[in-house]
Amino acid sequence: MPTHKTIIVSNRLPVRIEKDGDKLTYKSSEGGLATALGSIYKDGDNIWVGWPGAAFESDALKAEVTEGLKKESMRPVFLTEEDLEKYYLGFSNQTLWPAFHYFLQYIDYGSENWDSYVEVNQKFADAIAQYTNNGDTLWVHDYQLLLLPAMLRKKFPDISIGFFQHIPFPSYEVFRTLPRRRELLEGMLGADYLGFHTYDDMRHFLSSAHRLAGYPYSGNRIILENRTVVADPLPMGIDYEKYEENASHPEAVERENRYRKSLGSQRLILSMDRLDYSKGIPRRLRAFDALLERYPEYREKVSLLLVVVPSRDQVPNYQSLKEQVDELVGKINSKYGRMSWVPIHYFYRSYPFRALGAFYRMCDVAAITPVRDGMNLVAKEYIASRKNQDGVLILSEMAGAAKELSDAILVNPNDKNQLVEAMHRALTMPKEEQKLHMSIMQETVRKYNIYNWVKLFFDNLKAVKKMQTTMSTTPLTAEGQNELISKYKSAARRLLLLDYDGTLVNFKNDPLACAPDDELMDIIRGLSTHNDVVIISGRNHEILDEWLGSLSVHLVAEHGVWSRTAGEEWKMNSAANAQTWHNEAREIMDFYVDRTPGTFIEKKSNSLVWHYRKAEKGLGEMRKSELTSHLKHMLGERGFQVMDGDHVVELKPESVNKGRAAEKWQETTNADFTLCLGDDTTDEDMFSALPENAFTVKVGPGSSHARFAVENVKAVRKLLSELIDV
Ligand code: GDG
Repeated sequence: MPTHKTIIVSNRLPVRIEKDGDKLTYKSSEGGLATALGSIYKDGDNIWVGWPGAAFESDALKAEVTEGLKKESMRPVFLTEEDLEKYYLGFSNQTLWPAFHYFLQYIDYGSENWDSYVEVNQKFADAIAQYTNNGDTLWVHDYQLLLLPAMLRKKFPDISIGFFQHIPFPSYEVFRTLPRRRELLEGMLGADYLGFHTYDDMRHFLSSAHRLAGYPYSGNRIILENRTVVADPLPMGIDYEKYEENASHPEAVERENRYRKSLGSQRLILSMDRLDYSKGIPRRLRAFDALLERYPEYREKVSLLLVVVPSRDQVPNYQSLKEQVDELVGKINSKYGRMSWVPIHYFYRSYPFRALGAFYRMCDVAAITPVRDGMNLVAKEYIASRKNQDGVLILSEMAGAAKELSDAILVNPNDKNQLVEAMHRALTMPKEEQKLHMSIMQETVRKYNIYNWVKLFFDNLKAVKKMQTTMSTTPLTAEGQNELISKYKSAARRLLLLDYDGTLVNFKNDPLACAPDDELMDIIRGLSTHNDVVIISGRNHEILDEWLGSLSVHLVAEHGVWSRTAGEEWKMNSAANAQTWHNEAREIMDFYVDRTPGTFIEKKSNSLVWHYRKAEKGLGEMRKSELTSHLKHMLGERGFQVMDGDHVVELKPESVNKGRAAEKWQETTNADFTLCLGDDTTDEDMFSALPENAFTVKVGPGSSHARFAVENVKAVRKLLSELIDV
């Protein structure tokens, strides 16, 4: 039997393949993710699947690379030059990247790269399928692979799939501008668990899934037809100790000494990012210029250490950004520079890991002011590297990291004046105050480290899978139906609990147009001769009486407020004495009706219902949450139940619901065979309340507490007709 494995998937494998003469060498990446997942993908049969970092053309070379990577627990997905141009530089980095970072002016809305994006995601899916067995766990990373979860779901319907988005998820208003928005969402929703850096990213995703793909959600659960998916904020951390140690490593110290010799003794502000317009480098430079202008005392005393790591330099926007940065640096250096002092030490290259330790040690201030950033790990690395607890972090509010690091000097990167004053404040902050803030931030970064993040991700994915199984139903197959019929035959007393709308009859626009047809009347009549049949509905008792009163069946109306034993009078449930609470509740609901166009209140004899189907999408949901918590707060302790139905919020005394009613009929009849059919959330109360051996059947798609599911009203009628024949 194969053991279950974990497969990590990302666009790029965490490896650098270099040519050493004729031989290829494989150097592991030191990136945070690779380090944290090292203990996972290198364990047992686990693997990491991704692009190996260069376009290997010949089959011989591909075979060699595949063999070499195998020893590193990696499996390659080979991409052609064309794939890289269209899928990677094209759709990923000229459509998704600017859109997700709110750079609308840079979004390429053209369709020419879309096919390639689909094809490459499919290449990944096909490659992964070769290594995957049912029972494995897949973890897909980032925006280059948004379609992959659904492609994998198609191949492996029951497998555990997690997804993590490393960049922001934009507001619905921005996301909806993308022509392929629906496909992208459906792709992501192939996963069971989706992680984002911040609560806002998660919220934006939920709102897009709801508004653009029509999926309802409750809390952070998205209800798909046959699965429930969870979206969650899970901010990524760093390997704290690794950075802490790196900063005091002898090589980092030696590098600091060496750099200092050429830089001189001025104080340093660190600026370190990949070359990217989202990182706000030109704004930062302009602010530094203004700092030297406004506070001349910093001239010759303070320099900016500007490290820009080359990135995506084939994309035109990145090329012009590079020119802009070059120009600004030249301008500032020529404006203030002296023989003995260079205002900006500018390096356009990447450095070895030990050099980062030296940079983090050397700089009194780190100015991390992206215009938009998913998280920003440099901010956390700087904190972990400050062993003496001095140093000041200036951090953009627009970086995900700002949500955790409120002890930094937080700035709006678009406010130049604020940036200048932040730099001034950082340079003049007393050591004691630096320590105070730094120690608090260190505690946070140490605690929520990357190992913790990885563990939580897998734990959460597992919990979602478990939740899905408790909410999953199996279709009522021929085999299940045979079992049902044989139990039905041998039972001494049989109870049939049947919901009405959506179960025995289809929904119609006019609720009064759902009167029972002849076929249904025959079925109910046929069943009621040998069984206790209870029609249990949310409708008022007058209409049930009119439609079904002539039959020899028990009736339950308004979810249990009214009931009628066959052949007797209607009775009101004694727990449901209405009038005393109506006025109070009505006042609260009126308040929400006044503020939410399209909503109204329906008064039933023992419940009040607020309808919001016609309210603006999103606004209705928001008011629903407000109203629900308002009602719970005001009336919850007095034994009322606030029920969240399909575009309705219903308030009623707690002791009244279909579950209680079903329980009561189960007790009264003491039946040894129970069949319960229902289609919506109020029927879930019945499914949960009945004994385990009851045949609970959900009608239509969606997760449920019922044991079985049938497709629709037609299937219900067929099943019931067969029972009559028995
Ligand atoms: C994406 C999201 C999110 C930098 N220069 C050198 C070097 N680095 C390392 C840093 C840091 C990493 O690169 C950069 O990470 P960031 O988080 O700052 O930014 P992105 O590359 O844009 O990453 C971002 C991240 O994913 C994780 O989810 O935080 O928001 O955009 O670790 O130390 N490393 C070496 N030499 C350098 O010159 N060796």
